[in-house]
Amino acid sequence: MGVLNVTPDSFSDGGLFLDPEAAVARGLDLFEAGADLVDVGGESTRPGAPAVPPQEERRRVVPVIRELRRHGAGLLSVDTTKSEVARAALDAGADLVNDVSGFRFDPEMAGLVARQGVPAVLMHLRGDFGGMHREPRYRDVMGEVTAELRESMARAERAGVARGQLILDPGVGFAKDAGHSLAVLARLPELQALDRPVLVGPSRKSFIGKTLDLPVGQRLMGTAAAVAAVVLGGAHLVRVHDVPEMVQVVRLCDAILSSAAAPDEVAETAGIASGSGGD
Ligand code: PMM
Repeated sequence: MGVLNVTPDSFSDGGLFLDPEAAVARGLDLFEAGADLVDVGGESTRPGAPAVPPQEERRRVVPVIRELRRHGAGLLSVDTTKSEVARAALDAGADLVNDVSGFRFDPEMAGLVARQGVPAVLMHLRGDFGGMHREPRYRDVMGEVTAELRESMARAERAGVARGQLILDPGVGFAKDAGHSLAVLARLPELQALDRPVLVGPSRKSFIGKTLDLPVGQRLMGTAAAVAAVVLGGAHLVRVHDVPEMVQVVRLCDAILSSAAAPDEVAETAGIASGSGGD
């Protein structure tokens, strides 16, 4: 999943794609580089970002989604917590909804997803955008994330969403400090207990910066390590800014995972010559 933030203030790419033409060109580039889907967002979730009214968020994302759809782009998701924005994005051609609040912020969101029958990402987040970065506390971070995602799934199902529509995301960096985010990555396989596809979004985030002491522009290798860890830990989707590089990471991890099941077959399909020259 490639990230396309149509915002002035996202933490790593804010302002780069606020112009609709630049955003559409970026979206097409992400597909060209190997993204299977592109996530279009119009509101930054970074600490201290101002709330964006729904009409402004719609104004940012809808023309970009419509235009990408007109160009025959691949799957498009809309990154929003507001049902009004999600509805307009789906009307404009989006295929799925990515709600970082796990259907908690807008009581209409679950019903909309149920009626439209589209897939939806439920992400784990505690509190609201304003408060979530203040001293998050957990006794057992992965146990609590798993339990709270289970509650989000139950909320969705009560509103008529089929379990098969849901994709789960532990919410790296959302109401989690660096230690919590690292623990979530380490214990990702535990999410398989919920029996749904898993999405993880570690790209360029501050847990990488804190661990490696690097600014946001120098987190490519840290992102690659995190992407490798989560794919090997069972993630089905990764949400990333650096698509060409991460496609390589994901393909290699997939080859490693498949080789455990059928080593010779994988080598053949990947065109890997038999014998080892040690290179
Ligand atoms: N992270 C951000 C925004 N949306 N959605 C999901 N499902 N998972 C994430 O981890 C996630 C998200 C924040 O990153 P950005 O500001 O670079 O888009």
